[in-house]
Amino acid sequence: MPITEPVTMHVVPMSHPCMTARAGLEHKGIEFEEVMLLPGNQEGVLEGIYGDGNKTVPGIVVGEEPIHTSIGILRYIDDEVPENPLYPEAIANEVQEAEVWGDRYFQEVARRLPFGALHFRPGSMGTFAGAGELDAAGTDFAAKNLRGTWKYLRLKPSQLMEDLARIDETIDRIESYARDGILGGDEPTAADFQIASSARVLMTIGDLLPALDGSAAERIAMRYFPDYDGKIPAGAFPPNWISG
Ligand SMILES: N[C@@H](CCC(=O)N[C@@H](CS)C(=O)NCC(=O)O)C(=O)O
Repeated sequence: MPITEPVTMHVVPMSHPCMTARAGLEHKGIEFEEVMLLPGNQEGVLEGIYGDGNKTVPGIVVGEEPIHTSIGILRYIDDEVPENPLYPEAIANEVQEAEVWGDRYFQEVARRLPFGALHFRPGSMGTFAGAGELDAAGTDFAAKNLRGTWKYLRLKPSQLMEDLARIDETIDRIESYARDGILGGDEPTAADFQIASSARVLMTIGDLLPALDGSAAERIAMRYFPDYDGKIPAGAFPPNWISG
């Protein structure tokens, strides 16, 4: 059954959960309008629409009905438009489990590590806006902005070291989802969209490319999200952070 009411999605630039929700809506053939918000300047607006405590994007409004979070959106559209199922019946539980892992763990890793790497290479921040490496004044601005982001996300070197130490295990987990047919098949599942967007963001970090090379994570990232700006050259993280 098609959705007949107008659909509006709230997003911020470069956001991987927004990429997930967008891919789901497009896969289901649902037309929607995007409202681009500024990162970090959205609390009042989003809580006003999605309810107390709901300060993140993505969210969609269908007619008058607000639906919040990438998982909430994928599950809602799958209920409303059952064609091209994102949770095929035979593997629905497994897809949901992988999707939740993707949301709770992998999405956070993909939020922390790029800002972690940019701390060491602030000039590369320009590449995320398609502008190339920044000049000296731009790098000063980026460094200041990154200090604010580290504070906002409560980033700590020890957490980044742990994320990096677990990166092989993390990529292996995605490999096993692919082996079990939960993602990486002919038709995308919710787990594909949830995990591929985070993998694509991690591909901007040169230090992680060897670990991702030839993996199912890399394949689904490039398949569903071929275009994503950002390039932090290898050598950003201290070598001992990467070797664990
Ligand atoms: N797990 C949630 C989280 C989404 C999330 O944290 N989005 C970020 C952008 S990538 C955001 O809105 N951050 C703004 C904030 O935390 O104030 C989802 O997938 O919808």
